[in-house]
Amino acid sequence: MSVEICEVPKSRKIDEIEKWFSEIYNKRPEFYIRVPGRVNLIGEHIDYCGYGVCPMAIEQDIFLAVSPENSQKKLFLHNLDPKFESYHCPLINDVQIELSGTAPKWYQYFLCGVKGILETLSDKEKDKIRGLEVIVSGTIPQGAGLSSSSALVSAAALATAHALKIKLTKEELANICAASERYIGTQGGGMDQAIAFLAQEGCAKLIEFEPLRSTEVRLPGGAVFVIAHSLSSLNKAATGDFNCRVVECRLATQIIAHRKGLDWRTIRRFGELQKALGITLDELTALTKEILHEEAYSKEEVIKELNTTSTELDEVSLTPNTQHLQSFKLYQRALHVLNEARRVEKFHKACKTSAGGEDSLVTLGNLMSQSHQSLKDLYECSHPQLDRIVELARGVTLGTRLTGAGWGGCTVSLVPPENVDKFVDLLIEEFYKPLGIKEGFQSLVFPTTPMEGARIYTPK
Ligand code: NG1
Ligand code: MG
Repeated sequence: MSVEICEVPKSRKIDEIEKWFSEIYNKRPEFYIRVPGRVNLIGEHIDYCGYGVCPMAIEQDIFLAVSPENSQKKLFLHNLDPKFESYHCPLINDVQIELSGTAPKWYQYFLCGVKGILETLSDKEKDKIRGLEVIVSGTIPQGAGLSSSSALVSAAALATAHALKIKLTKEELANICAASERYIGTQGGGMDQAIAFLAQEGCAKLIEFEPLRSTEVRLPGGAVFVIAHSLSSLNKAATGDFNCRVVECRLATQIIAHRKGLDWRTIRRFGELQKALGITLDELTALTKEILHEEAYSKEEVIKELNTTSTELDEVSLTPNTQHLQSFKLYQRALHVLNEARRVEKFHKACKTSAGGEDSLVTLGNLMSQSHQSLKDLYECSHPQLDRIVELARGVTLGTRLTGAGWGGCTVSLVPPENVDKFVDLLIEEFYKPLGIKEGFQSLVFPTTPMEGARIYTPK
């Protein structure tokens, strides 16, 4: 199925964007693109290991106003947030994404999406390419684990595909965007781009990979998901932390594969290893505990285990920003991934079998709490401010965990409806005010419901 094309809804936000568009480009936009952010309910740091995850789209979004531009064959980008500089570049065969080694520029995420679509064109089709004039506006907090980056990449790809009249299904778009966001330097797994396109109003989704597919997850009634910002944020592309975890999972997988007589060079994810060995998740967990040791592995030891050289290891398994690492915690990372994959299965099952009963809500909450504990202790991607929210949430929520990549960003809590106000007030008084925040609490802690995925809006 391709992305739905709808009539432009009446809203003040759209009037405002249209006004800016006329002022800047001296014409009216030809179409609009909306791509939502997401909150991941459970299944953290396992998409890039090939395991299923359970996110839902949120109300906050990236919104584009777009018009094709034929005279200069250029891409013009203007962001309504004044802290983001305007940008333009030629749009001929390809676009260049030159990373400087520090945090990427905002428009480089846009370029990832454009590049992903241009790469689908054969040489013969390249003369289809036209320029684009774009206004970008966004309400997803950045670096907060709510997927502002993938919403921007996905919106850019959808705008480019629509302007160039390239027909793609939602799944194809999601796969293209997952691959092209890696041009920014992080080795993400594809959950964010998948939910951006495949989200459905009113339900979360079980997203599974290879092949990419999604299943509705109806959440039991009688519970509300509340997002809370920890006031710490991280640009994943600016540090090596995220890729370090991806690589630790890869090395753990490859060492087990090698010990089991498989070609480690061709196996990169736990999901692939499990398939190749033809065993269950529990059996793979037992095998992991048997083969890996708890002390961190030195690079030398990994090289020895795999019977390889430093050069080959760098090429096959590491990324440019992880080649300098000398120590890898393989046992802990692996156990998090395999246990978290089990928790996703249990979460999905509890949603399927629940008739809205309280028991299943307790189960879901417990799974979320366990997920946080594991991200904190085994995966070491939490942050003291995230842990503080989790601490405060105990007793008022059924379960609270960090959501998204971590190291800062947001938490998501499962809250009984009668406790929502109490929880919000508690965080305002005990968390935000002591940190010096005096206003704007509604954008820091808020309930959320599952929203629809990406849409194209065209005027009648
Ligand atoms: P966020 O939290 O949006 O940076 C990242 C990855 C996901 C997934 C989560 C952790 C990208 C684009 N996204 O998301 O694929 O691995 O971390 O579960 O890299
Ligand atoms: Mg992101």
